[in-house]
Amino acid sequence: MILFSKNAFTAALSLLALAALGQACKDTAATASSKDWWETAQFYQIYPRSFMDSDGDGIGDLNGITSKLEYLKDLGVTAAWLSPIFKSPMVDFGYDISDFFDIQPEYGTLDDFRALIKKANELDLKIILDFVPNHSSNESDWFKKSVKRERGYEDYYVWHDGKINAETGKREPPTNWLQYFRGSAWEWVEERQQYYLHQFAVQQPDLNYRNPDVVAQMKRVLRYWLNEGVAGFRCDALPPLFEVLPDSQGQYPDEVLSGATEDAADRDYLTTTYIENQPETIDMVYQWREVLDDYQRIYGGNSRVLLIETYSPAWFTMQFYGNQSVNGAHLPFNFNLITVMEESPLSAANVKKAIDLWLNNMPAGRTANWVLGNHDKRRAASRYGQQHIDAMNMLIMILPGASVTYQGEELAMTDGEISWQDTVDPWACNSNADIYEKYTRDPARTPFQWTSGTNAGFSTGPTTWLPLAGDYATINVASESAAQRSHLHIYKALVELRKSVKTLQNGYTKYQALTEDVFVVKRSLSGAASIVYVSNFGSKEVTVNLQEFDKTLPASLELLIRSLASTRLEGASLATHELNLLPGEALVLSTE
Ligand SMILES: *[C@@H]1O[C@H](CO)[C@@H](O)[C@H](O)[C@H]1NC(C)=O
Ligand SMILES: *[C@@H]1O[C@H](CO)[C@@H](O)[C@H](O)[C@H]1NC(C)=O
Ligand SMILES: CC(=O)N[C@H]1CO[C@H](CO)[C@@H](O)[C@@H]1O
Ligand SMILES: [Ca+2]
Ligand SMILES: [Ca+2]
Repeated sequence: MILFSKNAFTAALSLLALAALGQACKDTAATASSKDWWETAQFYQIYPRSFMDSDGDGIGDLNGITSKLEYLKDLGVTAAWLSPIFKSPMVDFGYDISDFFDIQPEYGTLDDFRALIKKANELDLKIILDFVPNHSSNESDWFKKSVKRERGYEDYYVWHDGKINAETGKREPPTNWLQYFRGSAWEWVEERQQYYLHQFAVQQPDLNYRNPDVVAQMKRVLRYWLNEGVAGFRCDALPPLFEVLPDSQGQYPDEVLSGATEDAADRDYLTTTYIENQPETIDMVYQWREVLDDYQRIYGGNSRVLLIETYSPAWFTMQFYGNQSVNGAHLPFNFNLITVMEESPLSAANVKKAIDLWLNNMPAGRTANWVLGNHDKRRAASRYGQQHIDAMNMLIMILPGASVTYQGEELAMTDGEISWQDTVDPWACNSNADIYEKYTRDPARTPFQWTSGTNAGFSTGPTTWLPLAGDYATINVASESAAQRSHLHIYKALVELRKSVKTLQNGYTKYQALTEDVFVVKRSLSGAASIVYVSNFGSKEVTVNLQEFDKTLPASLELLIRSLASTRLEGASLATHELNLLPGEALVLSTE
C-alpha cells in the first residue's frame, strides 16, 4: 500500500521552504488545495451525561442531544464526538462498558440513536463515537465468562497467578504496577484463583490484546457502529493498550520508582515503562485504520475517521499518524496547548513551545490538530483564565489543521465547585476529602448551560446528576445569543471565517512570540488576503510593531474579530508599526 506519494512532492517542497527561513519564526507549508472533510474540521466533544436531559431524570441523554443538534449546526461545527453512550454500570461514567453493542438505558435506545443519526444527516453534521478499547466493565458477559474460564473466553483478559512472598508465604500481586485511579493495578478473583490487570478502576479489567479473539471482537465493535452510520471513532486511552510480554517463566517485570511523587498510591510514583507506549499499540491503531478504510472502500461515502487520545511523548504519539507505507490515525489528538500550560504559565513563549512541539515533530504530509480541553481536564476558561478564552478559541481556529472544542468552551463555561460529599468521579473517590481536588474530574463535567432558568435549561427535573456551575446565570447559550457581543458570537465568527477563507484552510503558517506576552500568527496564500492573529497574554497594556514579525505586512490591517473585552470596532484599520493591545486583548486581522 503506497498512500503517501500524493503528498511526497509538497512535503519535499515544504522542507526546502523551511530550510530557507531564518530562526526567528517558523513557516510550515500547506499541502495542495483539496482537503478531505476532517482536515479542516471543527470537532465538538459532547459529554452526553451533561449535555441535555430530555426526560427530567437529571441525566443527559440521546434524545436531549438530538433536540440540540440545531445548536451545533448553528455553531457551524463539522462533527460531534460523543463520549461513551454504551451500556455501562457507570463506575467511570461510561468508560466502563458492559455491552459494546448496546446503548445505556439511561441514555436511550438503539432507535433513539438511529433517530439522532438521521437528524444529524439531515443537518449535514457528522457523528463520531468513543471507542474504548483498553478495557470493559467487570460486569460485561465477556468478563463473567472469563472468570469462569468458559471456552473461548479464558484469555480475554490479562490473568496471572501472582507470586508467593518467600518471607511471609503469602500470595501477592504479580508486579507493583499501579492503576491510573490510585492503588494496585491487580485485583484478586477468588472464583478463578487469579489476579486480573486493570490499568484503570477495579471495575475496568484490561482486555488481552495478545489474544486474536479479542482483536477480532473489537474490530466487530467498529464495524457494528459503522453500520449504524457513524463518521468514525475517537479512540480512548491508547497508552496502556498493550503491556510488555512476560518472560519465559510467565513473569512480568516490576516498574521502578520515578521520583515524581512520595504518594505510593499515585500512578506517577512508578515509571510506566512496561505498561504504556508499547510498539504493538501503534500497530493495532494501523489495523483499526484498515478496518475504516476497508469499510469506505466497500460501502462508499465520506472518509470514516480515527481520532486518538494519547498523552504520550512526541516520539510515540507521532507514530500513530502512520509510517511511510501504512496509514494510522487521521488525527492523534494534540494536547500540547493543555499540557504545556499545565506545567508553565500562559505566555507567548509557552504557546509557541506547545505549537513547535507538534509542528516540528509531525511527519510530513500529515494534518495538525489543536485541542483545548476535555472532560478530564479543568475547563479551558478556568485553566487559561476567562479573559483569554477568546484568544485560545481564535488560536485553534487560526492554526493549520483541525480543531477540537469541548462542550462549553464556546461559552467560556468555567468549572463547577463540587464538594467532597457531591464527588462521584472514581479517581477522586479513591482518594480522600483532603486531597480529592487534585484528582477530581467532576468540575469540568457539570451540566451544560443553556439558559439562566431552572437547572440552566439542562433538565426539568428536581436535581441534576452533578450540581450546576455557579456562573450559569450569565454564562449560557440564551444570554450569549441575545447579547450583542459574547464569547459565543466570537466563536461562531471564527468557525465561519475558517470555513469561508481558503487562506485558513490551505495557507502557509508563520508564528512568533513577539514579546514575552504577545503571540502572533500569520496565515498566507498566494493571490489571497493574509490573516494575522495577535494576542496579548499578559496583564499589562503593550504596544508592538508587527513589522518586526513580518516586514511584508502592509502599513495597516483590517480588524475582523476581536476578543470580548477589546474596545475596538470591527472593520477598523489598525497601523501595523504601532499596535496597542490591552491586557488579554486578542485580534484577528486581514491584509485586505
Ligand atoms: C466488579 O467489581 C466490583 C468491585 O471490586 C465488585 O464489587 C463486583 O462484584 C464485581 N462484579 C463482577 C461481576 O465481578
Ligand atoms: C510500518 O508499520 C507496519 C505495521 O506496523 C510495519 O510492518 C512496517 O514495517 C512499518 N514500515 C516502516 C517503513 O516503518
Ligand atoms: C479524555 C478521555 O476520554 N478520558 C478518559 C480516558 O480513559 C479513561 C478510562 O477509560 C477515562 O476515565 C477518561 O475519562
Ligand atoms: Ca435523561
Ligand atoms: Ca491494557
